[in-house]
Amino acid sequence: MKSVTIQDIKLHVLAMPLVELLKTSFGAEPQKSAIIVEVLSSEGLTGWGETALKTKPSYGSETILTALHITRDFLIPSLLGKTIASPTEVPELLRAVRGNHHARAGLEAALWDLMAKANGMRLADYFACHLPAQARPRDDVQVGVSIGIQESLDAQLTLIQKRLDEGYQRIKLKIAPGWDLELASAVRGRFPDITLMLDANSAYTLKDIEHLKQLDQFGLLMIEQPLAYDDIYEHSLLQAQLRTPICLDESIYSAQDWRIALELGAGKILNLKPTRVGGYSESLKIHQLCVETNTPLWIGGMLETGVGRAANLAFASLPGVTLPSDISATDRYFDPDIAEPPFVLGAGSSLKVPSGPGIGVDVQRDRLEEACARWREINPFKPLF
Ligand code: OSB
Ligand code: MG
Repeated sequence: MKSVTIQDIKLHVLAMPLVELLKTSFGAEPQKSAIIVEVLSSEGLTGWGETALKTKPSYGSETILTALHITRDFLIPSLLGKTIASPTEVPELLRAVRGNHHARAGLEAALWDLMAKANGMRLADYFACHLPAQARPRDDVQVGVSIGIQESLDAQLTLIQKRLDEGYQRIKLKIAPGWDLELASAVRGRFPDITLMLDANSAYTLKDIEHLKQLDQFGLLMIEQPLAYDDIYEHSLLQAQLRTPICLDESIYSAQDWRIALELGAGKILNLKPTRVGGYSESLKIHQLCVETNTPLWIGGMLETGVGRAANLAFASLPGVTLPSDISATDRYFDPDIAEPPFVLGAGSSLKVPSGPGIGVDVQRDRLEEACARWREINPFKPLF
């Protein structure tokens, strides 16, 4: 395997209009935001990664601006001039910085793309080289679609029908107190046989156990993150009372967290967002843990641009990812995206893993610059003091 020397790292902060907003129990942001990381090697190669974040600390504690500060002032200086033989060396190089997982993940992702390219490989194959048992990635990845809270049940049912017509075979709906049982009942009434799951984004507490137990009647694939964003223990008390499998999202930040959650019985399924756990190195450890414990795993999303989507799709092609992932087709999110070609939904609710080297999509510089100008327009510079 070839090594690379990190010569320069550039950050592009963007804002993009979304084709469809995603309203969750914590609200909706009107624009998609992200930091696109561009790493240049001394060998003349370029790698791209995405720091997928919101402008508000609503999903997790980081924001675009905290990630910019941490990346520019602490992470980049630890990497410049370093020669690495694998991106799995990055967490150790960044060890002096605690937390800030999304920020590290964006940087590490750019190095995964760069090093896959340096070795002339698709990112999916390069990931597979880091698995103990030379596992083969799949060429197509099963995906579903995540639909936000709508104005009315009618609007929700219409939107589900639209997604089913497009070919999505797994529907995830966002719920919140007051938008749950009636919703599930209406959806099941209209679509008795679809593969359906709900995502609460931490909207409930243990006081709601009796209420949540009523969801068991709807034959859900899973319920995602019903309780607090920083809780593991109380989820184990809820899971003991619930037939519906709990899937953890917000509260799992590492392989260690997931090991604890499994030991406690806090959940049966994991939504792995590589960005939330600090990158693909930690994601590979979690993938391994899921394979060893026979735990269902899927890859979640943060409304990524083509850059983050392509890398997540490559990861989702690994054999330990056993359930449909939240990686929908490009037209669900952007028109146009900053990368080409777009991802198009194929037969059996699947997306094709790109065949080119690295992430296998090309960043369109003009669109990237336009999206960065939009960020500056919406978020004028405000001195901190
Ligand atoms: O909870 O899974 C979530 C998007 C942003 C933040 C949190 C979540 C989501 C999604 C969208 O559900 C998944 C996607 O990228 O399509
Ligand atoms: Mg979620």
